[in-house]
Amino acid sequence: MGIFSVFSKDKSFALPVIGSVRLNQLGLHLFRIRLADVFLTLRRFQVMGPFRPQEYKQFKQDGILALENFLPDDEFQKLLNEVQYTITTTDQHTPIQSYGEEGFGDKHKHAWGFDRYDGGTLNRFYNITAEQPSTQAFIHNKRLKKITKALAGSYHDGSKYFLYKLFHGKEEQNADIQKVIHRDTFHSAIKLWYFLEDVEPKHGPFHYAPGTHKMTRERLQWEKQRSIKASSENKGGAFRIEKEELDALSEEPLKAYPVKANTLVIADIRGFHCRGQALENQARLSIYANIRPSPYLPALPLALTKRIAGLFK
Ligand SMILES: O=C(O)CCC(=O)C(=O)O
Ligand SMILES: [Fe+2]
Repeated sequence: MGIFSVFSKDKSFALPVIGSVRLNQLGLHLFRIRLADVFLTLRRFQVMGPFRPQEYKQFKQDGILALENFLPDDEFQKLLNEVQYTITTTDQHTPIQSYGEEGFGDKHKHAWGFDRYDGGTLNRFYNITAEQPSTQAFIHNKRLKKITKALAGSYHDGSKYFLYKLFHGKEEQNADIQKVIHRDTFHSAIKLWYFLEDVEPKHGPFHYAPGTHKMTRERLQWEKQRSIKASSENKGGAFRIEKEELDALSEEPLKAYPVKANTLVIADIRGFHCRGQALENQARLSIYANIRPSPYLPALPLALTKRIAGLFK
């Protein structure tokens, strides 16, 4: 029912209630944003009490962190060897196909994970299994867990993580929608990429406009206008933005994050971001997670989250 979706992570303005022009003129979208922020504060307090990891202050200010030399060299090298072995054997078994899909593609499931296309760009996600001890050690790394728990305000386990190879296609023939500046969600949520190989400009680094996760008065005004427009056009809720419009809204410009191998990038994807333009056939290799807790629930213990998820299977 439409009214329940107001208190869910649903974001499409093609849906009833959430997509009502009248209600959004009256401020429904802004109400959802503000209420989600109240819940985030509550959840962070629930999982961390009054304590925050040292990285928190900068994240709160910028909405993004790039933590270099995340693992000691020897651990990093071991992990890299293990990941390369996993993906090489998988790719030999299921070679990367060069078909692309328009826009945001469907999941193509395999025993080892799944492929998904953004236009001509392939996102290949490989499951992390018990046969990958160094990767397991990474996703259970104490510092990583502490940071993600505090930033997302949620309890989560390793099931959110994948090995992730991104493979750029032919942009002119089939454009990648993630290369257009956008924000994913109206509520805070995090995505992280622990890069295992250097990311240079030709690899299409992650781009982010620092500070744009914050709901300033101008941003809220923009959100309101866009919610009304999207409702009248029955559009989706991952808003795109023109560069000029972003420059007017943001104190800091959109910035590229080319990084060295062994760097952990974590971003609040309510802030404006995109994937950089890249050369064809270039790849990025990372361990990735998309941690998007339900915006209007307290932090639920893992056992309960799993039980609820089981009910909907
Ligand atoms: O791959 C990237 O650099 C960012 C893509 C993106 O927009 C996203 O994952 O939300
Ligand atoms: Fe995105």
